[in-house]
Amino acid sequence: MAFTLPDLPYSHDALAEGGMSRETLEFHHDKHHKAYVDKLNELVQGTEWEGKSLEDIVKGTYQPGAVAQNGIFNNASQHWNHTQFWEMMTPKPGAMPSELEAAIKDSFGSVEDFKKKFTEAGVGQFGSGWAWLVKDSDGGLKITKTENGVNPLCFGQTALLGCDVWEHSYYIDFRNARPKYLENFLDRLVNWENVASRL
Ligand code: MN3
Repeated sequence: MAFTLPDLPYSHDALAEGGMSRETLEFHHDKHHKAYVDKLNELVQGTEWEGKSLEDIVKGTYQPGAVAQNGIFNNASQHWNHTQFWEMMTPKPGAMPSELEAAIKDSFGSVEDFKKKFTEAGVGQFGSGWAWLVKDSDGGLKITKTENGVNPLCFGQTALLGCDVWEHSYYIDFRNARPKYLENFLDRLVNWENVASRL
């Protein structure tokens, strides 16, 4: 069965108050994410990956250490990444659930220190990529950054939170100010209930 573009879990206007405009979501979801889905469907046709799950394709086509990943991986991983990303945001960010807050304090000292390190990871990713909060295979929480479409699935980690730091994610609303975009994401857009549910 072909992959399909999931609907946003909120309206295109819903995150505007939190700093992510309708225009950004129209480009980012309706055009960029859709292009990954369409390209993935085109590329897997007639290959061993046709009919496989998205997770299996991401893990099976990742090439550790490669300078550039292959097209099937790039489009599959970006489809997976964006599907998670939309769910990790909400128009009504609530308080951080206590279980998540405790795990974050345990690993990073304080919520503020966690936010600072997550922002540094996103700012420090040279070129396109993602910043992540992951649960590692040993159960500990870590902050990582990945290039292009590479994601925690490639390393056997669980993605708790991811932030897209490709320019298409922030240029309309924040121009070149990637640090501001990341701080705004953490302070006004993250769905902490969703993050906690991934623990
Ligand atoms: Mn993107």
